[in-house]
Amino acid sequence: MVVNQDLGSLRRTHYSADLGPDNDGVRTTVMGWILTVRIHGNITFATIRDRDGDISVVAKKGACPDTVRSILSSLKAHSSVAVSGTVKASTKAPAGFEIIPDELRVFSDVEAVPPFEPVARTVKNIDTRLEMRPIDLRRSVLLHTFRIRSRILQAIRAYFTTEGFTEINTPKIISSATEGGAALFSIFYYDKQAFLAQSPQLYKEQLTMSLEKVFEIAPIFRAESSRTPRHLSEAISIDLEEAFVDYNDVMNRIEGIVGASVDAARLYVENHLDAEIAVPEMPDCIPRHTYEELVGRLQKTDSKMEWGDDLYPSDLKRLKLDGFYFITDWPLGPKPFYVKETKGGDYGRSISESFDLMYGDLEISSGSTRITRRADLESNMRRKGMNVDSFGYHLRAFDYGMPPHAGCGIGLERLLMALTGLANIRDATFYPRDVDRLVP
Ligand code: AMO
Repeated sequence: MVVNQDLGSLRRTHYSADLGPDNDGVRTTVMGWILTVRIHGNITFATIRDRDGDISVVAKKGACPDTVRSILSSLKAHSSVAVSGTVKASTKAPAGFEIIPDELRVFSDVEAVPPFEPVARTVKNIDTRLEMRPIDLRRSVLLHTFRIRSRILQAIRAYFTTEGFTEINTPKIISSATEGGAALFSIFYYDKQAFLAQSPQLYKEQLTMSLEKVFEIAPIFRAESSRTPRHLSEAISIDLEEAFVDYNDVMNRIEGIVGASVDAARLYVENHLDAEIAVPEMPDCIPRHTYEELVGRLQKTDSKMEWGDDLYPSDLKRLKLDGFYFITDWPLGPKPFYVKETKGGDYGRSISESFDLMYGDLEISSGSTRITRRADLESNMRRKGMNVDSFGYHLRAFDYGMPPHAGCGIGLERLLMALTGLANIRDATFYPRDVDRLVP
């Protein structure tokens, strides 16, 4: 077999999505990876997959050079190739056209038998796939999933830009915990101990003092000890923070962000029916349930349920809540030190101006109105056993006109799970990091 790794001056003229039966007779050069090769007597049928989809190549004796047909016949799945030839409309080909090749270039041949086929819709063992992640991502279900992810990100950035937000980047190497000490990764920073940021919380709050409306799309690091299909050690968080608003305004923003994401995902799927992904519909407005209301409903059937208990996925399943909804006004106790207490809470119970956005029993986002008084922050920190001095760099900002402000963090991978029906969060990220996985 002739393997010519040089691209030289050869360039692709079309992606698979650019071609169709209407291009009958057009000369083309396509590039991609061999998906399948089948030989029927004097005819070799090959399928090439590129970024957008599949292209049929039909090499028939007499209709194309013999060397092209014999090399094509010998290729294994995954080889990377370029094929030049003529488009022929064909009702037999899945995309309504095929290419009659006259030139074939094999950039790289396949040395080993892959552990799964690129055409497989499901491969049982996720670890087998993750070990070969770059190859796994050639499977069309994941190709579509990650292209939807990219569209969602574009739509969210467009939303923020239109609404007057400024994109920020905050340090990921930090000196102290923001979301509670347990889930921190500790690292060496020259001669000091430092940590990987659990969230941009304190920095995004500080930046509302000048820019007012900020957002960041960046990694957050959580030393999660549990192995679940919804937790990663490194996830992407879409964080927003806004001055002169409260948590109700942030929930309205989330409706805009989720709405834009749903629209982007639905548009993609409408244009790629082969994706076989069902995107949920966006309700006119996302229902809001208080924590109090849901606990009350649970208490009717569960005598052990007490005010203050967390709401676990099993509880939410019992309540038969599905689609997107908010749970608002959570008990203050377990909330991080920066979350504002609701004035005049009922029954003498401390509640907070906070919410979680849920999709079924999956938490997608949490947010709150923040505390603006330094003294309140300090007393909360002491109550939680935190070292107030180590937050001096943050607290000092509160002496200089901290505005009322509120914000939230939305887990990108969890949002993608909700919008594409993924069962495992590891498939919502390119190279997942979890308790057991540090490579690839
Ligand atoms: P929280 O800790 O609830 O809030 O995180 C916000 C959202 O981030 C996502 N998320 C995760 N996704 C995957 N794996 C994880 N281990 C993981 N941890 C969190 C979830 C979650 O809802 N600073 C606050 C946000 C704010 O108030 O602005 C915070 O970090 O989707």
